[in-house]
Amino acid sequence: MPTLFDPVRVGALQLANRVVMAPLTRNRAPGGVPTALMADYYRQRATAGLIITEASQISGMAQGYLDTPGIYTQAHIDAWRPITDSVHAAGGNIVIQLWHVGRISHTSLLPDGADPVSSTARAANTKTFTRDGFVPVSTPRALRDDEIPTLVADYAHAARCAANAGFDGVEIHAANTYLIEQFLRDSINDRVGAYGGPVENRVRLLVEVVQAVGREVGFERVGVRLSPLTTFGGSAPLDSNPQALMHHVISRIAPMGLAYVHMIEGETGGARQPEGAPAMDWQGLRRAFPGAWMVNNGIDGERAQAAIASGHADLVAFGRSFISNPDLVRRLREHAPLNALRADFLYGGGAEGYTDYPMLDERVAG
Ligand code: 8OZ
Repeated sequence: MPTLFDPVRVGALQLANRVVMAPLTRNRAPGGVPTALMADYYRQRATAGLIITEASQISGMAQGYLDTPGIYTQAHIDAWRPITDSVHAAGGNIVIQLWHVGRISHTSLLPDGADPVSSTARAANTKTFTRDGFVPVSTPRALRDDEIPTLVADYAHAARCAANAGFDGVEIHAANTYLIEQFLRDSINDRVGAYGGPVENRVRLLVEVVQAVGREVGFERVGVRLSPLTTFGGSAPLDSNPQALMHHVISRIAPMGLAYVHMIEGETGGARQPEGAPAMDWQGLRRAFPGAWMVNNGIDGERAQAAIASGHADLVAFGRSFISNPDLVRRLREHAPLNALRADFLYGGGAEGYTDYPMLDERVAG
């Protein structure tokens, strides 16, 4: 029976264990450029079998919150390089999450004050964080079909930048109601034409992005993150048939030889079986995908071990517990107590609540 602490092959990557650091937005990259403090933070967590970085915008138009990192300029590449080097020096693996927020943005964050772009011209009923604090997101402009090739090329360019920065691979963010999911869900996508209407069309953007990114860095270095049951408090209604949508997504990407699928089981950061959401046949989806299967959402050590032992998943991603426990792998292995999360320091700021969480043998830093 495999355990959480056994090595595993994931596409082109050889991981020391099945404990993954989930992608976690921390808003500590002023102007989009990663810092030395971020290198400390990721190096501290390098005993994870795999680190997935915080979501990182693939272009100027892809940004939706203040001070999230980018991965599309030489300055971004140069600033990420010490981070990948320090994780590798500590024996870890690190992939970067490629992100386009679509309509979850604000004109003040976008080049020349542009309107956000999406599958739709309808605004999301939510807020984002700007220089002026939390503000309602701006009303988007619907992308024209003839703009999609440039968008797909932006993903490929970002993937190339990631490879040049020393990342072991990339995760395509197709979850949490950002741009790709704005195309996937029939509750958001109100287009006609090649990218709207039937599920075959709504999946088209994701398929084109995966193909372009895979061609750039190798399909065996690409993962895809999905979140069929996430509504963010009702601001992003579910697809009318999440199971069928996911089945279609998986059946399209299954033949591509990808490293992994990363499935958020439930409401991101919330209930594993949200009220009103359909019961998903997760294993049915998993059986349709030949690569590694990663699960995430409120999973503790015990549940994670059970998921690996029973074959429910090959990898388990931990979010909040990895923020507050840089040595999470050791703590899980030794059934040691976990540091509590200091939620006030999640988004923005400096070392406090970021790189000052103590390891098991340390006294509280500071
Ligand atoms: C928290 C705050 C801002 C963005 C996601 C990238 O939900 C995010 C995110 C999370 O995927």
